[in-house]
Amino acid sequence: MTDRVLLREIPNSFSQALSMRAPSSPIDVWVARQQHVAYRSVFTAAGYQETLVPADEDCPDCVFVEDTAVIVDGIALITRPGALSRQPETGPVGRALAPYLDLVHMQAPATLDGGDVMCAGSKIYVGRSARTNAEGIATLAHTFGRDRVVPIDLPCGVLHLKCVVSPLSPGEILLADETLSHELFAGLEIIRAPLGESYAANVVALGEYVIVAEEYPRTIAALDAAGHSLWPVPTSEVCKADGSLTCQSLRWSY
Ligand code: CIR
Repeated sequence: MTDRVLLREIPNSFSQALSMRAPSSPIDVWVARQQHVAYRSVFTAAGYQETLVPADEDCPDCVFVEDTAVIVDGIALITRPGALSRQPETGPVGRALAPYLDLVHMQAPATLDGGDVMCAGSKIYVGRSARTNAEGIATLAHTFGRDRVVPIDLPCGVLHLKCVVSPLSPGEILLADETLSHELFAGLEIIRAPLGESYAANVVALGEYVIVAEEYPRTIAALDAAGHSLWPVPTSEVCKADGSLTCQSLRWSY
């Protein structure tokens, strides 16, 4: 079994990436690249084979590859991202995935960002958001099975489902306090990211290790108490572009 990760380099235009509100200081692209190297190194250490897609200066947000595809059971659903400026990102990612996975291409008027999709337990949870519409959710259900897909309405101001909840070990999730009802995730064990640290609810679980934003000590303590081995990484620059940890990679095994 081979574990593979797809990542994409950061363009100089990353300083112009989309964000819901102006960051407190401008994005420092040099620092962002250092932080991206730190993130990439975790996958190398965990034994992942890497596919690195070159940056595209015309796509300031292209580092956020998660939004361009949903990978389940050997199938990659190539999305139509909800932000028009991000739709050209899917071509190079699809071409890089094609040697490893069967591709399905989402069609207009469907839109969906991969950040709205979380696989946990036997379910595929999907956020109804400003980026993911009803047709996008219908395509997801048609591709991966209607019975597995659970739509969730997101609270106002939340960009993507995985901004507030992410998978840990099988059957276990990390959920930001006071965001979504625990009842939505019946049957799953819930670790809580405390109020004031909702950003840290987005982690990448890689088997033995959990990649976590290093700036959030109370979430780190909660994950540590739950028995996880943690790999903290810096996130200051992706955070300024409304990005976090899952959004910087696509992962699959074959
Ligand atoms: C955007 O607004 O689309 C990007 N600036 C951030 C995307 C982050 N993606 C994710 O969390 N899956």
